[in-house]
Formats: sequence, structure tokens, C-alpha cells
Amino acid sequence: MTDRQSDPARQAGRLRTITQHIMEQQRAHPTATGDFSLLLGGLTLATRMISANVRRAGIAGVLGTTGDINVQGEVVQKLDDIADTAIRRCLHYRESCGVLASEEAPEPTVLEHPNGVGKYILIYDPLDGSSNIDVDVSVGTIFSVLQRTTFETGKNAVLKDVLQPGVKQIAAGYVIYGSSTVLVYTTGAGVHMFTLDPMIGAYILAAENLKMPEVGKMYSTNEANLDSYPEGIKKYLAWCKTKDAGPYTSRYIGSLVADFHRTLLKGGVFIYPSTAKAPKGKLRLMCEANPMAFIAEQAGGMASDGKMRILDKQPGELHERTPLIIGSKKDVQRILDLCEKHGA
Ligand code: AHM
Ligand code: MG
Repeated sequence: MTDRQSDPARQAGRLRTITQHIMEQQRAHPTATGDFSLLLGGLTLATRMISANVRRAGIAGVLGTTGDINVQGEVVQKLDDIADTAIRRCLHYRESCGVLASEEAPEPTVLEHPNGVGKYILIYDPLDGSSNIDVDVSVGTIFSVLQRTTFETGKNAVLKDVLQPGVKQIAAGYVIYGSSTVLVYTTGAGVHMFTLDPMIGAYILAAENLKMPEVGKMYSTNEANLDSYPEGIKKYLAWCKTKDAGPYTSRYIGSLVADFHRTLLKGGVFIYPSTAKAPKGKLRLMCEANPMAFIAEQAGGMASDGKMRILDKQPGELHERTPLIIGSKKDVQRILDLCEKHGA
């Protein structure tokens, strides 16, 4: 490296932050108003705050549970609560944001703004992978953005606006609080990845237009549930262990964000089908499966519930669950063929 290349000032000039990236994308779409960057700005601020809390969790005394049970019937961790509050606070005053729908709350919250109704709906899982918080394993935030269609007020009208299929998402993404804090997002024009530089507190572009390998060598599933998996999935997992498959590796973290992030970068497949414990699947369609499916498809991958494309599913309720098979195109297709033959 020459002196000129290693000069920190020159390097800083080459860095692209997420704000610059979003503005460039916006310029490429002349009809865009800037409202959307305002929304994403609030979200990136919130995830930086969450990241700071996750990094200091053991020192700041925020490990453990709050003692509450959420709408999903699950124990609320202190960090779940901190993450949800950070997102609400950072989005509350952004006029473009009209509705917030959290995995932690039973109903969507309509935001009142002095100058009218915000046009975007943010659906999110504030801290995914809660069971991993206390053991220092990667967790994440997942988000999906929809546009309001009716702008009507009243509980039922808002729900009608929120319950749109994933294909209508105008943006989706996640942040993984892992060995570094990484944000991945799409607005339907490719998948872009940023790393949080803790020294300057900004997300810096790491890769543009990410593509998932067409086929991978890893499968990711909670195999303890195998006995009650659908036959097609059982057949696939049996095949993965044959010489023919040549050989596959098993990786399961138990944080969707972390399992999906690895699948996006390395290829392979993540499977959470229906089980005896969770007959409709465990993962939430609107705040977990839809955003990941949008990213997977934009990266050249696939996402299905075993019978149909995730993004085409019409949600009947905000916290609806779904089976999820997501990852490299050829791996997902192989599973779907087996599901068709043997049952999904
Ligand atoms: P959470 O949003 O309450 O953390 O639950 C979702 C998590 C996913 O991150 C992960 O894929 C799955 O639950 C793990 O479930 P299991 O422990 O049944 O394997
Ligand atoms: Mg979750």
C-alpha cells in the first residue's frame, strides 16, 4: 500500500455511510420525497442505541427478564424492552412514520403528527433471538416497511392497512449484533450491507448487491423437533447426510437473524417447519419471514412455507406464524420437490 492509499483522510473520503447510500438511491428515483430516508434514519439511530446496550449488557445490568409475558406468551427480556423502547422513541417524531407494529405489542400503534398521517408502516422484531441474550450469542433487529393505503383512522382500518402480503413491502432489513454490528437492507433494488464503525458511530458500506450462492453446503434447523417435521423435510434432512449430498454441514444458532445472515453470505438453507409444538410454524410472518424473504429473493434466493411463496401469503392477523424454508435457490427447490411428493 502506498502512503497516499493508507492516508486516513483519503480513506475517510472513500467511505460511504448508509445515509449517503440511501440518498444516492433516492436520487436514482426522482419521485422519491426524502420521507423514506427520514424513516430509515430513525431506524439506524435506534439500532445504534440497541447495539450500544447489547455491547454493554453485562456491565449495565440489563441481562435477565423483566418479569412480564408478551403477546406471544413468551418471557420478556430486559433487552427486548430496551430495544422496543429505542425504536419507538426514535421513530415517534418522524412524520413519515404513521404506524408502528412490534413483535412485542398486541396491536399496532398509530402515531399522531401535527401535520397529518405518516404514510409508512414499520413492522419489527426489536430483538430477535431472545433466548441467546444471556449467553452472549448473536441477536438482531428485523424490520419491514409497508405503505399505508387507506389512511383511515380507527383500529380496524389501521389493521387493514397493516395486513398486506410481503410482496407489498417497500423495504426490509435486519441488524445483527454479532462479532461486529452489521445492517443489511433492500428497497427492491438489490441487497446492501453496512458495518457499524463504533469509533464514529456510523454504518459504513461493506458490500453492494449481495448475491446468495445458488446452492450451499449447510442446513440450519432445530433437529430436536425432527420427529414431528413434515415428511418432505425429513426426507431432505436424511438426503443431506448421504454420500450423494456430499457432505453437508449442520449449523443452528437459534437466532433467525444470525442463521439467515450466514445463509445469505455462505449459501445453504434455513428450515423452521410446522412442528408438534408449533403446528403453524414458530416464526412470525410479518416481522420475521416477510423481511427475510424479501432480502432472500433480492439476493437471488427463495423463501417458501413448503406450499407457497412467503411473499404471496395474505396475513390474517398481525402476529400470524408461518413455516419457513429460506435460502439458496437450488436447496429450497429440492426441499419443495420433496414436500410436494411426501408432504409439507
Ligand atoms: P424470538 O423472536 O422470540 O427471539 O423467537 C424467534 C427465534 C428465532 O430467532 C429462531 O430462529 C427461533 O426462534 C428459534 O426457535 P427454537 O428455540 O424453537 O429453535
Ligand atoms: Mg424473533
